[in-house]
Amino acid sequence: MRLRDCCLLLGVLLLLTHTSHQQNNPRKKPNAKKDTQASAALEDLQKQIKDIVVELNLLKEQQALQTVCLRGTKIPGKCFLVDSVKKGYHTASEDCIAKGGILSTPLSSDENAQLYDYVRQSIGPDAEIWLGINDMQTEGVWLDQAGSNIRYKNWKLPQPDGSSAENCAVLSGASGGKWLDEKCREERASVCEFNIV
Ligand SMILES: [Ca+2]
Repeated sequence: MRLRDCCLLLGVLLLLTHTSHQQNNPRKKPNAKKDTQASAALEDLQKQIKDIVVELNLLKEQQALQTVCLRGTKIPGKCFLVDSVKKGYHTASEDCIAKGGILSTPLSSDENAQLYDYVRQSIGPDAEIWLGINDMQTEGVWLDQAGSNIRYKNWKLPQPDGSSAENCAVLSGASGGKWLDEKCREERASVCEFNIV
């Protein structure tokens, strides 16, 4: 259902509910059976309105995602949107979450290559961006933003080599899209990723 159609239907249903409500309060008291029927109809309408509001919110979300994808770039299953302002890892991560996404986390060499291409085109060939990957909790155990062990890795060996001083991962343009570990308080650009259906 299109957003406009959805709003129109919502308006009609609100009108119907209002009319139905008026019919429920006539001067002459209706009999109990009619009253029950009207009440059931009203409940049904209220349920429909509730469903439409849920659908409307989903559509709004989809529209916001489309905007993100149009401004950024789309790959299968996700969209990337660059933020070229350099900031610390935590701020960059919080900013992505505030937009409804997370710091970009490539799950395959294909995704990594597409992210690297996007970074090169949007910021520059030598840019570094934070990835949604860190080993803050346990040294050497690299986790994604959901706290799961990462399965795909693309370290520029012998990195990660910063031990407990460097717990945040960046994708390095100068290293051809390979990853380095860096101090989380360093300031880097970032790319947020948004899951799409
Ligand atoms: Ca570390």
